[in-house]
Amino acid sequence: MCGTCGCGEDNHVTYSIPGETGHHHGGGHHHHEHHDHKKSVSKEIQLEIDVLSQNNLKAERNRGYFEALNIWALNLVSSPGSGKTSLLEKTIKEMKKDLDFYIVEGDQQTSNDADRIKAAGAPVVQVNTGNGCHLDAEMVSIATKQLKPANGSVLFIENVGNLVCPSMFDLGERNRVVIISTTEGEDKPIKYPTMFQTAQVCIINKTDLLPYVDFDVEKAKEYASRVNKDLKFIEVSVKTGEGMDVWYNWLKENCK
Ligand SMILES: Nc1nc2c(ncn2[C@@H]2O[C@H](COP(=O)(O)OP(=O)(O)O)[C@@H](O)[C@H]2O)c(=O)[nH]1
Ligand SMILES: [Mg+2]
Repeated sequence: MCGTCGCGEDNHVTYSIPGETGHHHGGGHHHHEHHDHKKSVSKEIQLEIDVLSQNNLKAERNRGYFEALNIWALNLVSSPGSGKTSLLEKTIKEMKKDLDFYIVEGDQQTSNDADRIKAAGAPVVQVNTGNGCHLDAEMVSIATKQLKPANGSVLFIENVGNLVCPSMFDLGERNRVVIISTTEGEDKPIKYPTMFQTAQVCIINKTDLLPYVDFDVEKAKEYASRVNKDLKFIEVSVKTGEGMDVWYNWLKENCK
């Protein structure tokens, strides 16, 4: 469970591959602490530290596995609906001739996103987190074992749409990419700073909607730079394709 917001009580995580029947339950030792509503604040803090330090250990194991197989793992984080799956679909279609993509899809329910990714032409495992609001390193480890990414491939992990908890859970990724869309308001980076502090790249999506929404791109960048001065910005419209070449060039330059 997430020691920060209390999600995941009596949780039931499932793993599925589109087109294959039956759910996998991942070996059954996903960790659940007993939730006591009367516990003291200090116990809550201790639980949070325990959950996060256990996750960090598993994340380091994932990182070692990815490094050994020369797999580039990227963790895509954002609020729901900013365009993570759309970005992946287009990237797979337009870049699969250059890069070997594998995808882990995280959502609370449904395999809708995995179906979209499969149709776009990449191997995918869907993780349904139940009432969990983020992926953790163990889920990624179990999903990756099912996915079996090839040596030298690119592993995209689409996290559960949420700007808070995913920022605290290292999955063993090499890069974290945060996506913000022009319908969300430019102050998100200062309202949810951890997500922007822990990412290396910030994609600003849905630039095609800029004429219709009150979103100041320069202000959004300024806010995000305030919390992370090294953050790289890529402005795109996944819908029209504008700016996608910058994203593809970044992928090509950093995949080695
Ligand atoms: N106008 C516009 N809509 C987009 C763009 N990218 C994604 N969308 C739409 O935004 C919605 C959510 O996209 P999705 O990829 O499912 O977001 P996710 O929840 O972050 O995976 C869908 O209706 C997409 O068609 C874009 O660049 N422009
Ligand atoms: Mg999605």
